Amino acid sequence: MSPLFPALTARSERPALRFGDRALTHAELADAAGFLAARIAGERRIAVWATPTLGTAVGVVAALLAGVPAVPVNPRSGERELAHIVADSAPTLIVAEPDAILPPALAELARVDAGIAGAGAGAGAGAGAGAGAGAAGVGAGGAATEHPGDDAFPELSPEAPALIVYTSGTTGPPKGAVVPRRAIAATLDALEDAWQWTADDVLVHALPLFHVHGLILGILGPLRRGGSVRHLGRFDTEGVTRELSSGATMLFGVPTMYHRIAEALADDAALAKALAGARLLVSGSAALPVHDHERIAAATGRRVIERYGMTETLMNTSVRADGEPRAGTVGVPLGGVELRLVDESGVAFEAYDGETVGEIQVRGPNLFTEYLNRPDATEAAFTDGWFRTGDMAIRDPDGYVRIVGRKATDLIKSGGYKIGAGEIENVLLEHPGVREAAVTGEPDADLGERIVAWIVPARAEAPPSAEELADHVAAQLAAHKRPRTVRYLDALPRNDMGKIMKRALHG
Ligand code: MCA
Ligand code: AMP
Repeated sequence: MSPLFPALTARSERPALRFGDRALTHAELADAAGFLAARIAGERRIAVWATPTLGTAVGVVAALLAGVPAVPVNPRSGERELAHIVADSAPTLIVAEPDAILPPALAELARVDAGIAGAGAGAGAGAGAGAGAGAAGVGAGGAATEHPGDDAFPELSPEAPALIVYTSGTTGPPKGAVVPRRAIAATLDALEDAWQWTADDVLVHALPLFHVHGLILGILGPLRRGGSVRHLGRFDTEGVTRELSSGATMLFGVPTMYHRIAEALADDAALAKALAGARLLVSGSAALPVHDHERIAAATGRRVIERYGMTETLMNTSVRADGEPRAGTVGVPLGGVELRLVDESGVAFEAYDGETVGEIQVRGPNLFTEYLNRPDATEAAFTDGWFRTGDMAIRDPDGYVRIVGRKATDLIKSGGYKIGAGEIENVLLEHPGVREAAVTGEPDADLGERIVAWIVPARAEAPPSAEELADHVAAQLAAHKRPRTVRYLDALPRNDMGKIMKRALHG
């Protein structure tokens, strides 16, 4: 397969990555990642402690150069989630920033530093790109030696696993989606076409680097194009204003970020001006409410476009840069992606009538290979080679796809994160103060959906506090999976079979 990152091979002196005051050109990244790649070559599988920092990007690129599958790990993972990911993916070492404090679950693993000693402020800063801080010595213990480039490693099969990305299901622990090199190349090249994405684009975002959106689209996307990305570390509208006012051309975000932008626009003229000057504003990971679309359009004259993807499929559809932006839709299938709607009995239908609802199924080079160690789940996810997304949609007469819901009520999308109700219920039930627990998602203007825990306390006179339960879930699973609201009941509503009737639970 041709190299994933031609600009690294070509040793381009243009800016590639910038995180705060640390930056690398493509040539410097080729050196830094090449050096780290030589250190990890031959490993079976590695974990990357995915802080929103330069080292994470270098670590992942190094793994891709060396052909070693990488598992990006949420550095805010709680104990149980981390233990599951480590046991399931069995990495042989972990790449982390030198100053990262790793939890006990990772103490057994060999650790390789992703510190970029030479990363200077010069490279990504626009002007003077070529005058970066010179060869980047990776803090993997080695002095600067010959830095192998992209071409120093064996030719890799397009089907070789590149990344294993953990994603929640309705019940049970997260599953590791095995994403091959072919899928990364296919999705990024389809987006090149849909978005007219070039080496001149400068992307700004603040997405986490342990999911597809922030890592594959947000870091690997600009690198494949030979362009650059400036990561904000954490989201705020000041960072968006600053970067879009100083050369950045594109913004990627989840709806929660665009909602916060829409809120801020009312009295932030600088933000409005910065957004007005952007080439492309892209939202994804969940639906952006039409109200936020309209507020942003009214204040900036620019329309946010949506694309629709999934960890298992990477990107499926998008509103095209040269197409008509239409709020409430996710556009049309990307190049190479086959998309169909099927009715309840599994039969595909062709109605482009803007009203017949069906499940979205997709097929194409953008798809994952399998769930790691889960042949049962992999088999259940496909029907005749088509992947069942679980998303319900209609198609406008001209083919635009509108997502109207999802099949599983036990999957919650909060802040753009997919969260399984069952996983949270299991952890809540282990709290000594909890007798019964049910988890639902409720509409939330900021997060899209908010996690609500319905609790029957073990002792009605002394129920555990909402904060205690949130801390418990954050410590075991992840901070974004914590309940934002806790409601106390004497008993959960159950049907004759004893099954909890979640539809009867609403505030
Ligand atoms: C709060 N925190 C806690 C607790 N409460 N930590 C431990 N215990 C607690 N009880 C911490 C948090 O870790 C965080 O730390 C801070 O407090 C605030 O957390 P939170 O309130 O959860 O943040 P938020 O304001 O709600 O975050 C909104 C967000 C975030 C920034 C929009 O939801 C986000 O980054 N979403 C992106 C999700 C995403 O990328 N999804 C892509 C997957 P600190 O402040 O230090 O951070 S979907 C995908 O990839 C597919 C392919 C697709 O289509 O894109
Ligand atoms: P994840 O499993 O975390 O990769 O999330 C994938 C899911 O996010 C999809 O199955 C959709 O339900 C949802 N999603 C992603 N992009 C959009 C979008 N633009 N509009 C609505 N839902 C979306």
